Amino acid sequence: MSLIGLEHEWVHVDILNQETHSEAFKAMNPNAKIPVLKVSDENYLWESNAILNFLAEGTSWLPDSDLERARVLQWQFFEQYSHEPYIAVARFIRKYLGLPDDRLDEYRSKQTGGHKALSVMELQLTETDYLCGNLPSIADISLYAYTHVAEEGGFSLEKYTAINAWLNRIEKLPGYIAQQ
Ligand SMILES: N[C@@H](CCC(=O)N[C@@H](CS)C(=O)NCC(=O)O)C(=O)O
Repeated sequence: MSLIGLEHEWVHVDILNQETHSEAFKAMNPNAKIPVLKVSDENYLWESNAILNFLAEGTSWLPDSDLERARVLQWQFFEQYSHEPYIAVARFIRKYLGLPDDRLDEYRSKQTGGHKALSVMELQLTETDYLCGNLPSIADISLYAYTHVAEEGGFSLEKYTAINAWLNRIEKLPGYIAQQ
């Protein structure tokens, strides 16, 4: 939202404290997960990529042509199925749960899939500055999210030269704000 200059209020929800499971929260998202966008008193939108598509409509972050829009979705579906389930989950187990013994096998099982996802991104980013070409799109936002903190999930980014250059490029965009 800051990248497109959209005023908003950020409301922190503590998932470790089960705040997503309150009745008030579930009235906004019955799936009991963040993020949720309050569009109006009657309208709440959940699922990060749906929120991004809604917010980016009419901006340069979501291209006009059918093929380019489908290309954005291609990367967003990839994020949900091939990236997040490995990198975000490994990070959660390590950073937030402190790598408990009973989740160690699960944590380790995430490494191969996470590196496969990073390799797919690396391949694209050696060809183009951003995932959908030479302009940034919401596909980059979707994948920046957990890629820039992948090391917290035990995924070294050292060998991914093109990913590192892409992360730097995104962090230099006007309106970018670092994680708080
Ligand atoms: N597919 C969803 C995933 C949302 C998600 O998994 N959110 C996590 C935090 S990143 C959450 O709210 N977890 C709390 C819980 O499941 O209790 C999206 O992209 O928005």
